[in-house]
Amino acid sequence: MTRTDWTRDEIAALFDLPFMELVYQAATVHRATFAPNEVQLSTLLSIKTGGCPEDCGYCNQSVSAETGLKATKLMDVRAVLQSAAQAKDNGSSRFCMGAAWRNPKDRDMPAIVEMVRGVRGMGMETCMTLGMLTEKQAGMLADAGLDYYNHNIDTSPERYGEVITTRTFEDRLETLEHVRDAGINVCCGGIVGMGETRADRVGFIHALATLPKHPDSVPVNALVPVKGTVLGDMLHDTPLAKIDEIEFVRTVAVARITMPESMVRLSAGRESMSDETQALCFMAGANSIFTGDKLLTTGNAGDDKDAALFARLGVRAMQAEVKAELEAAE
Ligand code: SAM
Ligand code: DTB
Ligand code: SF4
Repeated sequence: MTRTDWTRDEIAALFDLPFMELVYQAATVHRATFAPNEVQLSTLLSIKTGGCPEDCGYCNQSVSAETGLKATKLMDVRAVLQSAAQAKDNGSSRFCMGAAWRNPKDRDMPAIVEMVRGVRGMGMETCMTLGMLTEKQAGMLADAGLDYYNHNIDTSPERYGEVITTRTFEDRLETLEHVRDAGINVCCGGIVGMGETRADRVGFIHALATLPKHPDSVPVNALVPVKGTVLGDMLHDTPLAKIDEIEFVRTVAVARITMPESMVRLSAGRESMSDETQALCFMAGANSIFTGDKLLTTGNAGDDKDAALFARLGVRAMQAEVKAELEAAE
């Protein structure tokens, strides 16, 4: 049974370890559950871009951001399935569909359900991130066969209100409960490099590692600073606020140690990360990435660069069945 009773002091003590000791401990925990040279590949698609009524300070899809991003309507199901087929051809095992919504409207649900059924029918794992869900909507997604729902807590509970004012940390927890209760795997993580303190990073990992059940997957994003967003502008104006890459690796390592059976995803921000930093993240227990040259709206490393990185490191793409076998063995 994994621990969900971590204290903030214990987590702070992990962050304080000498770097080599921390990475060694994380790598040891990683190897106890996972093949150390396998990384799972997920591909993102923005199925509804921009015009979001929420005011998340990091996001270029918010109506409050002045980024000139063009808002679109929900994509049609056929185009989504075409894009999933391409991702599958490129070796991805999970297709993650994201919408810039505060929450889905009931009238959107039939198309969403069709997308889940269609992508599943192609033999890929499905993930959606659509904002807040009611109990009923979570049930509809579960019935459609949705494998994962991504809903991030993003930062520490005490910092949350400085980053987002249009919803609360508790709202986030409530949707996570609906998703869990519906039997959908939870994907929940956040962003580092938003000018937060070490104590906020401790609080962020603590909140994840003390959920009633650890998220099945934990995306750790490095802020992609987009001009015209509150936090992107802050980073352009005060570059010193940019997170130290060693501190980023520490955050990955502490996530791995405290949530030993979760997939830890090295998520946004890889485009501007060196091969060496990414290698340290894999050493520290990250075992999943987003593939392709685009995340939702911003750039990603791209398949050629990733293939070269994997070859350099001797890393293989994890097959969907491998993860399924690991789950069955638990
Ligand atoms: N609207 C939905 C929501 O917020 O739950 C789903 C889409 S939203 C873009 C998904 C996640 O992407 C956010 O919770 C945040 O962690 C991450 N994200 C958004 N913009 C980012 C950025 N500029 N840099 C890093 N991560 C970002
Ligand atoms: C997550 O934690 N990271 C992904 C996914 N969940 C949906 C999104 C990152 C988005 C980065 C900004 C963009 O490309 O729009
Ligand atoms: Fe909207 Fe999600 Fe962006 Fe927040 S992170 S503004 S909820 S799309």
